[in-house]
Amino acid sequence: APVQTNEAALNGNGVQKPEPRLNDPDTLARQIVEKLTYSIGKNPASARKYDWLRATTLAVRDRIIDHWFESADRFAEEGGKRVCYLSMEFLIGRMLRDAINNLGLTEPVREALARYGVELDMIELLEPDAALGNGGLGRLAACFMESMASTGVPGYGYGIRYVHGFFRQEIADGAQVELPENWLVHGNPWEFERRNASYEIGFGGKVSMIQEAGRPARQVWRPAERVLAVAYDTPMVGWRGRQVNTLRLWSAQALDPILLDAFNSGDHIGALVESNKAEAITRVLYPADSHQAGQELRLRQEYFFSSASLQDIIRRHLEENDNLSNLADKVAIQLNDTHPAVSVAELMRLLVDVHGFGWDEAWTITRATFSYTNHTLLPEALEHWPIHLFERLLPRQMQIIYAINAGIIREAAQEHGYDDGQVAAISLIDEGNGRRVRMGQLAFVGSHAVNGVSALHTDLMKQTVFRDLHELYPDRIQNKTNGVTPRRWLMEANPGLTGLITEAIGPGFLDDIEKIIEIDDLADDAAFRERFAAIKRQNKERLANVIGERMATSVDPSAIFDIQVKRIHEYKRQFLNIIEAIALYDQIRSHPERNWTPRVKIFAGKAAPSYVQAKEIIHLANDVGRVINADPAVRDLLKVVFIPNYNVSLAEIIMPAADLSEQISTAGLEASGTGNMKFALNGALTIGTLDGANVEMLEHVGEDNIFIFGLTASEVAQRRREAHSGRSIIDNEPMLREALDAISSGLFCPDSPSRFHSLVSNLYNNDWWMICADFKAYWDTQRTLDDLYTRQDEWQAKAVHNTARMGWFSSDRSIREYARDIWKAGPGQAG
Ligand code: T68
Repeated sequence: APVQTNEAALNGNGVQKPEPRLNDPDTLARQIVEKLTYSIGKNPASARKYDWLRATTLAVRDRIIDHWFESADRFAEEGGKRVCYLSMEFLIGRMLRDAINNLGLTEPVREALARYGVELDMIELLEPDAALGNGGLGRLAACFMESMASTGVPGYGYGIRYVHGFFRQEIADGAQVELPENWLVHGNPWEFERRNASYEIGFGGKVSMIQEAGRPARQVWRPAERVLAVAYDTPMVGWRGRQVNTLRLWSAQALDPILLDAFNSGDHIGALVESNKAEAITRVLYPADSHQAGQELRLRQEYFFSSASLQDIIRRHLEENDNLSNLADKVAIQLNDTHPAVSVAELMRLLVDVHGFGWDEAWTITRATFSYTNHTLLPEALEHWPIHLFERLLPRQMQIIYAINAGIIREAAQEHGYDDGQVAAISLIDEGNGRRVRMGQLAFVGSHAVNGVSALHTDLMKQTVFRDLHELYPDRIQNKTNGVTPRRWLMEANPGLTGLITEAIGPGFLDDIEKIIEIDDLADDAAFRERFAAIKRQNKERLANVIGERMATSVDPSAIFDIQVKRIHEYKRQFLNIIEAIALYDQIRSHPERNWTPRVKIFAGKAAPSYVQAKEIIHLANDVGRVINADPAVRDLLKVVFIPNYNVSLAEIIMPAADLSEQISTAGLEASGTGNMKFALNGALTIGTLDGANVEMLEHVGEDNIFIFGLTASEVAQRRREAHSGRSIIDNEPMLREALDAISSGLFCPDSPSRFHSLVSNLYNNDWWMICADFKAYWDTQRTLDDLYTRQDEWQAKAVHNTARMGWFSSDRSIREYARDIWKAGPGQAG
């Protein structure tokens, strides 16, 4: 049966649509108190801060709903093509500030609350982050959701409603401790449970061929287990509230929450076994980025949300169309990495087994519908599932994968004369170490477009992971360089800078961020530079206060704020940064008479709980900070701080406060980076390698305004082929040697002197991440920056150029490119 549409719910049978909400402070104040009274059961006198947050959220939410229904009705009327963004992760952060900013309600809400003596800025801080992601990949999905709504693309996000998001990090005695995150404890006022949008998801069981009279034989899957996927919708508000899209997250529930037989026979615990097992699927986010989590539960999560999303897409399509043959004209499905790649097999199953399509037509529809984004080339991060596990959990999908594979191999052998070696390279099945399904290959062959996330990364994709498939399908890979939303990362995070730019060039850049280039000439205007610098100073003071409060460390806002915040990973080379800090510490102590430029090195980021080396790097940063910060010999010339629990909210404070942004990955390994863009947009200078989107940032900001050092991607590949090791470099580089000796001596960890021995010996033996190879170039570039910082005019001019020239790195631009080149959907597209 068709679901009730919004239209029918509101004005069917003569029921009037509610009056649209007014946005003046009087009305807002009245309605916030109404929510407080009738939805929360408090009066202004007894309300606590949290009640005010909830009441304000509910009053704002009413306004979003008006726009939400308008958007839904408009899409239904236009009958255009929809975009479904399937992602295992959406790293959204807080939603209130973003929503009221995009609705233009920031000042009226502030004023309304002030009437009751409540500060908007204070209650905003009480909202928990929606931390349903690990890092760049999840945050990109969140920026894309916001940009789809802002650029008028009818976008639907599909993902998982994890009960526990990304873990909370504490530092105890210098080491990372992981604590469970619990964002839903106080309820979630942004979401709407949709019991009518729920689907059965099967696992395990058997496949059998059935032959019914008058019909062709077909395969029927009889799963051994079934769970229910229930939808929760969150509105995603675009700039100026013009469009509100939907993020639909799935929650797992047992079909039979209580097994009555067991319950009635007195087994009250046993009666809950099913529901515990079902709910486990959406209980927690896997905290490993850039590393495959090989557990069965992870594969269950992937299939669970893929199948639920596809069933939902098909149901909506059939409500509006006669059949599924025109699916690809009406929906584009983007696979965010390979986590939803099983969707390729699942859509084939739904088309062939459930909706009666022939194989070839189903395959044409499938390929025309899907496209796939790759986010990494690291071999340890590429997903591949053991065949026996896949077969046991998803027997029909496994058969389908074999059939897809047979088709591809036939094509390669017959039409292109592939030999056995070439066939093995493109096969969906890795016959090497235990037979495995290669999810990247599956996503590739099941899509009409495959993209990388920066120009360099896309080139390397063609040369490495997908070299053979690229040869077979040379038109399939394209580039879509990442971007970040300027609403959250400039307007909301940096209202001071936004105000200054608005004063200088008017508000046009708010609607079209590329107009921010109009401040470029003001880099030569001393008065403008001074105001630009004063805002940076205020943002640094705000961060210094956070550091003072959370860590009882005082840092001087007039020092260079040199910041590296991101997931902790060997390839991102936080270790290189720490070694440079130790070498600098050494030099300051040996040459106290020199004119050192004061520096605060700031780190933040989480390590995957099972990633030993990454946790050692966190420990080292903390140990080094403890020693340096307490040493009177360095005075205020150098501080090293590690801020615990990096998340989106903390990033919003950090990005505007940086002088220097560290983007120092081993070249060829960071697919794009997006923190690099947030920093530069907020006027930080970048020290970085020619990696990921740094390469394109160099092209946009110009070589005078970015500080590039180190080996290139091809030089790194060359050295790795030559089995490069660090020993000879260390022997010839006293500063590096002394820094490593200091670590090995236990200077920073007298309680446990051998703590970092394996970190250091890896450098001597192999230097896989080119830390030794790049040390000298990094050190020299840092000293150039020290010197530049003493010439504030020059530094600030470069900072202005960075902000002015970063408009292209908006996720609005990324989304317009996807819409035009891949999805053929959204404004100005035929669809
Ligand atoms: C990041 N990848 C890339 N992965 O590392 C980064 N992985 O260069 C890029 O800018 C960003 O994606 C956006 O394209 C990730 O963040 C993960 O978080 C991840 C999570 C689970 C499994 C594997």
